[in-house]
Amino acid sequence: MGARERTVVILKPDALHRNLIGDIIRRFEYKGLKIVGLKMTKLDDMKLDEHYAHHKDKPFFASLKKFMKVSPVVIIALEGQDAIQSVRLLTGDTKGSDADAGTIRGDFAISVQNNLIHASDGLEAAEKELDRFFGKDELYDYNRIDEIMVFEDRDA
Ligand code: IDP
Ligand code: MG
Repeated sequence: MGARERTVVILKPDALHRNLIGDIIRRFEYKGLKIVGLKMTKLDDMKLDEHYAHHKDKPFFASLKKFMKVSPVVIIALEGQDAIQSVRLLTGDTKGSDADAGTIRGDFAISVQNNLIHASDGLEAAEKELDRFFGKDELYDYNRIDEIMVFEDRDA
């Protein structure tokens, strides 16, 4: 039994520079997750300080912020049953070299910092990140024709 959730994914600058955006988004589409928001934007210090507040005293904080500002990023809101956990599982461990094969980081990343994507790590984070990165008019409600096949009624 799972709840319908929304979660936030950021395709980091290395994903853009390595031409991996299509491959990464395709994995979420294959999983059955619905894209309910999507944009390209540049992250500024204010957003990054907020987003990575849990790392502000770490030695890598400055480097992480610099990396996240190398180019625009692509930010996606995904919706589905248990979307938060599903996306974290598809994402893999933080450090690319430790991440399981088959995950996005396991298949495409080797670095701990340059690990291609961000994914909300829980319900509270997802709600904060949806607010942080999307205006209300940038998130969409719509029915997809395959939903009847992706979910079984008893899943809900
Ligand atoms: P997560 O992205 O897997 O949730 P977090 O611990 O929330 O991992 O860290 C946020 C981001 O900070 C990571 O995705 C990575 O880009 C960066 N990061 C985390 N730990 C390190 C580190 O030890 N060195 C360099 N960068 C790190
Ligand atoms: Mg995190």
